[in-house]
Amino acid sequence: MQIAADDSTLRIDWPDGGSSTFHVVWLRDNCPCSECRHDNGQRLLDTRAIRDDLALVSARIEDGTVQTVFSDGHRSRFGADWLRAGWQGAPRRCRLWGAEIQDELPVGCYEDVAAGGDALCRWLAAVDELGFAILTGCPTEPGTVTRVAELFGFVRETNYGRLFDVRSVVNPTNLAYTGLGLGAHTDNPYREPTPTLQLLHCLASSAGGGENTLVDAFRVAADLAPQQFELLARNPLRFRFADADTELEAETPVLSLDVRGELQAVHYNTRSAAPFRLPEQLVGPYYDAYRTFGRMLESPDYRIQLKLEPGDLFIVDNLRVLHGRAGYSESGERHLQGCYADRDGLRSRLAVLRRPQVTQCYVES
Ligand code: NM2
Ligand code: OGA
Ligand code: ZN
Ligand code: ZN
Repeated sequence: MQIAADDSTLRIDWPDGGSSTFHVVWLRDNCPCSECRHDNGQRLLDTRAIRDDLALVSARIEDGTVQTVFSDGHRSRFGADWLRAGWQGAPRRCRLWGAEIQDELPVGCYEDVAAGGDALCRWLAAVDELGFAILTGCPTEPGTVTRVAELFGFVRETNYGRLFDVRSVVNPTNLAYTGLGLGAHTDNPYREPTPTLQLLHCLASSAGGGENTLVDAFRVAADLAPQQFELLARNPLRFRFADADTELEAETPVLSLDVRGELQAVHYNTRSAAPFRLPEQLVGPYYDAYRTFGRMLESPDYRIQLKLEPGDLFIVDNLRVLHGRAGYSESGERHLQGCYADRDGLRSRLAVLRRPQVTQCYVES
């Protein structure tokens, strides 16, 4: 390892060949000393307090640390490993899938997953990576769905309640509460922010039909022609839901991009899309793109099918994996319970479970 410094930059040539360059203000800003950072990891140093004319006075390597002195008199010590990689964090894994995943479904067993530890970690990792997972052998007691959400986070309460019963009722306020089939969709696109996770738990399924479908809409979007992708990404739609005491409306494109232009979220729900408001010349091309995407979402090449039995549950990333169901007959009973939860909470739980294990000590009594 070799270092070279001037007033404003530090350059490190790593033993394995690569090199990195650090700006003096960045180094000062990220000093890990106890004056600059609390024991709890939160920053004490306010970036605004760094002098505009700050310069690097000296830099040297000692015992795997890089020691720097700044013109404001401050001295810092950075772990070489941290400078090399640590501050970048591990990249998130996202594996796109199609119908082939039917042969290797991410399935957990309730008893194991509820015990926490490794089984919970693997189940949550599947949700993070694939955007869905299945849990079998859950109790068939009402309310179990929120207990599963509480294994990794908090229930997101909505106008539908803390949990909702999905079954056929008279005077349904939502088409989910009928025996009709539902094309692949994301839930609640009319909410801002849209719930990021949905869980559905089967309590009874003796009615004929009602099979569920899941589809990775990120995979489908990746296969769209670029012009159609652009149309769906650059033109917002409005989604709307109203009943006796609710009137929700949100504006979002079908394909939302992040600041780097990468696909970040999909909102698709034919039952709650409001009339399109588009520039006249885009109406035709937009409808073409919208219907192309919507038809691809139903293609057997992309989707998987599940027949939920009592005690089965699935969770989906509601901004990525769309769910649907076949219609079912009114004879026999079909009863699911659902709830929403937050994806950041799931990722937090997963990150904690993945922390390197410290040796456990047991005191013998
Ligand atoms: N339910 C099941 O988002 C939707 O309107 C789909 C949602 C009523 C909570 C159904
Ligand atoms: C829903 C839904 C699917 C089903 O409740 O949001 O899509 O299987 N239900 O009933
Ligand atoms: Zn410091
Ligand atoms: Zn739904």
